[in-house]
Amino acid sequence: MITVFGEGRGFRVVWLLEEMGLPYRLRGVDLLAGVENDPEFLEINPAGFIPAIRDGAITMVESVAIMEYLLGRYGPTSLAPGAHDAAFPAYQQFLHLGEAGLAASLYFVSGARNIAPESERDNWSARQAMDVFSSRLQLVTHRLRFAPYLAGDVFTAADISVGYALEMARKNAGVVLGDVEQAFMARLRERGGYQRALEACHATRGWWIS
Ligand SMILES: N[C@@H](CCC(=O)N[C@@H](CS)C(=O)NCC(=O)O)C(=O)O
Repeated sequence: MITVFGEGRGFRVVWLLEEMGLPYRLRGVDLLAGVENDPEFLEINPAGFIPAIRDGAITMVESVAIMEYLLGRYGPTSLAPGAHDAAFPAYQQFLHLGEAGLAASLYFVSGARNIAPESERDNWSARQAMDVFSSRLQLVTHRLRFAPYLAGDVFTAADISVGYALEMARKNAGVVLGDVEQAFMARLRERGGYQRALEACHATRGWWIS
């Protein structure tokens, strides 16, 4: 049984597990309560960030790397086009852009906006992070003008990676998504896998739906 530690970007992992029909257990990690009070989790990830997984003797962090692990170990699946598939380059690019180009920047925008003291909310780094996010988002918008999903005609894990970042943008950073992104998100939210993941991730559901 695979254990997923923590929501946040762990939503990506749970969503993928639901799409793949793999059994898992979600073990909450309360970052706000202080991860130093959770020694069991610190044994899994001494750096104290989420998500992490445990699969037998294997422990991993980094949501996109975890997704690649699950797809590789428990695939093959249409959620990850093979290296010789025409969809592979776009798949690979957007799978990583979802974190490296979008969510990683948004994380600092969200921190400044929701957690920082009032006087530091609109600081230079937060504005730079928002600019980086907005520039990378143009690639997503451009792609979705020509294809329903980021790798092309078929839903893949790249859509999970970017879809999570767009939910984060909307809810944590007050980004108003354009028509193309909104239509994309509507397609994703219709999926049984997305709905089951949201059902399992209570904290995420409370945050996104509020
Ligand atoms: N690139 C990492 C980012 C992980 C990350 O920043 N997680 C946040 C919550 S979603 C966290 O644990 N923040 C607390 C910290 O970094 O100490 C991933 O994709 O898993």
